[in-house]
Amino acid sequence: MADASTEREITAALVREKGSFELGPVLLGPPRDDEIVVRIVATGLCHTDLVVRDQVYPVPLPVVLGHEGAGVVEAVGAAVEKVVPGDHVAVSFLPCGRCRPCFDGSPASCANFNAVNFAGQRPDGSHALRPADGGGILHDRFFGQSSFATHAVTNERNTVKVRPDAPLELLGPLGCGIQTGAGTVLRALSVGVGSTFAVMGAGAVGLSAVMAARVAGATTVIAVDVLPSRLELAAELGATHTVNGREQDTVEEIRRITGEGVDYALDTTGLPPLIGQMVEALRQRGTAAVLGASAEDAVISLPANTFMQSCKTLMGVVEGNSVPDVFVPQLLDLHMQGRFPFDRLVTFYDFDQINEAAADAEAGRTVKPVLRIG
Ligand code: CXF
Ligand code: ZN
Repeated sequence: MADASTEREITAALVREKGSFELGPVLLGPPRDDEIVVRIVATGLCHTDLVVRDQVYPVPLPVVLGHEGAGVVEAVGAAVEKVVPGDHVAVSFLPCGRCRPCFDGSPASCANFNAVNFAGQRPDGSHALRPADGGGILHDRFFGQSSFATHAVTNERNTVKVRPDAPLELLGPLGCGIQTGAGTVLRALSVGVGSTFAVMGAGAVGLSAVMAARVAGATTVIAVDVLPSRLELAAELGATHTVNGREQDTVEEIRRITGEGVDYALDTTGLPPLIGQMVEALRQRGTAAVLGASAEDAVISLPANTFMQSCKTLMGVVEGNSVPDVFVPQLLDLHMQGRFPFDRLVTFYDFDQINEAAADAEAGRTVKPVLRIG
């Protein structure tokens, strides 16, 4: 095992210019007292990595992205008590730990989420990574991990210990996309037995929501997408009905299926017209959640009086309102019991196929790419 107490060379996927990843050597520094060095076994690729790669969501370049890492603890800082070297971990978003929502036990609603996860540096301006030639700045700390790399420095707050008998290379997406969909259903909306539920978008987040709705006992689960392959997969994973938004009128179809609209709905697309359709398709007193990243200037507008008199609720949800140390092991237990088959979403790629993985995800050829790294 390499000595993690001194700076050493690792391999990472860098975004030097917007639009593509490039594998190369970088220097990884030692962990601070509250940090952990994780040997990354595999990392999921999430839509958020791509919007940052393309600078739609700007993080300064050059940067190492990746925020669905899974691996083995290699070294821990002096104050770390949660894990020891050799433990298997999944890495999630990083809460600040000091704001009101964090104190209230809602770290996913952290008031400093963007400053902590998208700044490309630690709060004090320092970095765990440096360019291989030692000169200039390499932005890192993406979601407190930057896990498109053979090794990542994580923090005790975003590192989740997972059961050692689980297939580690599969687990990274639990830390973002999968907990986002499942958590919104099970934790934010609290979808219940016998309820009706619709999801706009059947990508990794939406399909995780479908599986979670089945776990929750919803008896009508409607998946809306424009890709027939995704609608077929949704039906296999528990959707009782599918709607092709390109060929059918979504609101009309949901009303036809349910009679009076759905109890619960969530939107993964971030597209205001679809969010409007989702709210319209709710029944009286229904509840909907928005959780997909939208364009910077996107605005949701609703017919105000109708919204008020229908007594509906529309909520914003980040990361499924998850407390990862609690929720990720719960989802994993469900998976190990065969009740949450999120492996059905995953296609594995080698680390050096990262650009191909991204292209396949964008074209809808894969649902959740996972890069095998070590
Ligand atoms: C993100 C989406 C944009 C807001 C923060 C959380 N989810 C993760 O990919
Ligand atoms: Zn993500």
